[in-house]
Amino acid sequence: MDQVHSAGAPGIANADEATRATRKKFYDDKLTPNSMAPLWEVLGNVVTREPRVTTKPVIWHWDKTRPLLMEAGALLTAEEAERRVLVLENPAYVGESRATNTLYGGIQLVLPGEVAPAHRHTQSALRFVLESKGGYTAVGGEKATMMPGDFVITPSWSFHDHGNDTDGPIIWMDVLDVPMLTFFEAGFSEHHNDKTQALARPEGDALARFGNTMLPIDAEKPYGELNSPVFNYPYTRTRAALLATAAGAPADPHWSHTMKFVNPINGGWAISTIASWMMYLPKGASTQKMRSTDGMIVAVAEGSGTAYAGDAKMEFGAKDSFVIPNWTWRHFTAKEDTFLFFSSDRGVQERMGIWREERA
Ligand code: 1HN
Repeated sequence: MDQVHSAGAPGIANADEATRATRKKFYDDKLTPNSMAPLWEVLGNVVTREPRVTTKPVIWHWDKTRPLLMEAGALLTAEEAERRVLVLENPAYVGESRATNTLYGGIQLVLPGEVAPAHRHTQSALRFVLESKGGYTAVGGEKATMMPGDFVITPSWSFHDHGNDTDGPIIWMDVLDVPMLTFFEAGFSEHHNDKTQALARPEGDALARFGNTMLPIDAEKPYGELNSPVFNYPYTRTRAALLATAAGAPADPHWSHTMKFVNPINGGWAISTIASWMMYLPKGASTQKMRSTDGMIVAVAEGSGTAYAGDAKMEFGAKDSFVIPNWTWRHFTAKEDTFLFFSSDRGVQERMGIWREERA
């Protein structure tokens, strides 16, 4: 029996009016005052045959986002704002700072000469750079220059500050696990005593140490077992890897050419709570339909095309952002050579043993 649209257990649906009234009186008089409730009235809501998805597909076009961000830039400084970000708010979660059910997304601006002051929190973050002439983020005592397409992580509880010593704006997409930590009621944060953190190592140190197909001989885990010690993944490397793999083997029907950002310590995702990967879709290519239990925030690094999510059809161009909801059939077509950045809660679901996917 299909329970998807009934709140109660199937067995209780046929009770007559008098019986239902007697039961209701029992709930109201005896259960509610004792902080109890009848499971059989809500079972169909609690355990559904398939995911009941709230998250909606939505796209934010760069030609609208960028001018609004620049307008915000004229209204307040990065320091006043602490972080000057336009939240990518899913229309299903107005006022909740959520792009998907579990992930926060935003577009951040740091203007020339500005600093976004150092702080840390137990929420993990990633940056995917959309526009930059060379601004930076400092994480755990090291600076990383951020160029378009670069992927930078700030693992849980690592101090981070951003700065821009170039003559152009720097703009990136932030994805954080904020809704997850809110759910767990496990969030902590603090400000650094100084506006910017002291640097302990030269730029490029982490990448040399951990991002070069080698690891230090004695285990070093600056952000623990579950977070990558490589905190910046330059797009020059990402792009070259995708193109080289595409030259070496045919496209996967569902994934085209897709590679994940990896934690070299354990082969897992780069961030403990946020999975990230990139898809290269050559000009004219399309993928077959698939769906998975993780909802996704996507940023377009390069190219243009169409993203299909259920009944939604989203025409995207370079630097646009969009959401693919959980358990919704998705596929992509590319008008030009296209590079898409994805992030989701897949790693969390995998470690819980509940992640599923289906391929058409
Ligand atoms: C945060 O710390 C940053 O460090 C960006 O750039 C966005 C959204 C919610 C909570 C903390 C950042 C954030 C954030």
